Amino acid sequence: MRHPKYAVLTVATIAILTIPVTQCSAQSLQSSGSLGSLGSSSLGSGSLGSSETPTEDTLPDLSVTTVMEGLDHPWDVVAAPDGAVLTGQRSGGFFVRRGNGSTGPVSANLSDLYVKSETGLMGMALARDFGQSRILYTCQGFQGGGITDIRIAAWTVDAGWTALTRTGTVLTGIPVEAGRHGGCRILAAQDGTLFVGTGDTARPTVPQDPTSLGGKVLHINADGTPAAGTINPSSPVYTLGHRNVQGLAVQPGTDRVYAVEQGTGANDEVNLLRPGGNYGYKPDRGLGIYDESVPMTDPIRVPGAVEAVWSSGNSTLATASGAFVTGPQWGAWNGALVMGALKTKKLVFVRLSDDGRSVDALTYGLENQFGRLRSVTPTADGSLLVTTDNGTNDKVLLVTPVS
Ligand SMILES: [Ca+2]
Repeated sequence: MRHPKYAVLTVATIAILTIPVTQCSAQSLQSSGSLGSLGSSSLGSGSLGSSETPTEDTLPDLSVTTVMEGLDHPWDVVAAPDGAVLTGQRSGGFFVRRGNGSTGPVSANLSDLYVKSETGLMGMALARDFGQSRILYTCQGFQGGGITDIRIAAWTVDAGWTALTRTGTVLTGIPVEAGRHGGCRILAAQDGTLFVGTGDTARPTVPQDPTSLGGKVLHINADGTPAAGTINPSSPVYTLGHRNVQGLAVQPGTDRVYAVEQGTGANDEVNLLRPGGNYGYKPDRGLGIYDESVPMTDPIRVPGAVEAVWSSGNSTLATASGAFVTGPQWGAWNGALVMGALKTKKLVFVRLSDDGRSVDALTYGLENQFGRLRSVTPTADGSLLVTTDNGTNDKVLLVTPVS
C-alpha cells in the first residue's frame, strides 16, 4: 500500500490576468478548481515512506502577466539585471522584452542551428557576472562540417538588446540522434561554473556510458574544461544514469543542486545530485533496443543507484524544468521547488524536507490555464517567468503570488 509522504493540498488559484502587451485583451480566469481528480496514484512515490499529517498550506493566488506572445516553442527564458527578459524559440530566434517595456527580436546568427523533434535552441543561462560581461550561454543543436551534435555556445549581447554576437563554443559533443531526448538545460552556478543537463538521445546504452555526454549532468568551467569534482578529471561527466535532464536548480542558502527528469510511463523524478552519482536509468535490457519499460531508477541492475528525492508515482506529469521560489509572498511555499509540467499543463510545487532528501508537501498552480508549461525562471523580486509549449501563440508569462 502506498502512502504518499506529502499532503494533498487545497487548490491553488489564479486571480488576475493583466496584459501589457499591446495585442492582448484582458480576460479573467477562473479558479483552477479542485485537485480532486488527482488521486494519490497521481501524486506520489511509494519510495517516500510513511504517511504524514496533511497540511492545509494553500498556494497564494497567482497574478499572471503576459510578457511576450506569438512565439513558437520558447524553450527557456532568462531575466537580466537591467530588467530585460530574453527567450529563445526551439526552432530558432531570440526575442526580448527590454526593461523599458519594448519588445522585439534580437538578431543572432543561428545558421548552424540543428532543429529536429525535441532538439533545437534549448537552455539558456546568463553568466553570473552578466552585468559586466554581457555573456549568455545557450545549449543548442548544431550541424556543420559533417558534424551533428548538441553544444554550448557563448554570446554577448549589446546594451540595447538588439543583437547577440557569438563569441565561442564552450562545449561540443553532446550526442543527438533523431532529436528525441535532446535535453538540454544550463545552470550557471554562483562560482562561475556551468551545470548542463543532457538527454540520452533515446539510445539504450547512452545513460550508463561514462564516455558519452548524453543522459548525464555535466559540470564545466566557463571555458568548457571539466570542473573540479567530476568522475574523471578529463571528462565533464558529473552524474550519470539519467533519461533526459531538463531541470537544474541550486537550492538557495545551500549548495544542493537538484535535477528534474521526465519519467517513462511513470516516475518523473527530482534528484539531489552528488558528484559521481549514478541515478539508475539503464534502458538496455534488450540487446540494441531502447527499453523504456525499465525503472527510472533500477537499484537491481544498477547497484548503488541513487533513489529520487521525489517521483511522480504510477503516472507522469511530464516535469520539464525546475527552480526555487523565494520570498515571503510565497507564504508556506517560500523556498519550494517549482517545476513546469508539459502533459499535465501546470506548475508543480514541492516543499523539500530540511535535509533535502525527501518531499514534505506538494501542490499545483495554473492548472489547465495556459496549456503545456516548459520552463520556470525566478526573477530578482521573487516572481516567476514561465514559458508555454503549445506550438500556437506561445507565451512568456510572469507569475506573481498575491497575498
Ligand atoms: Ca533515476
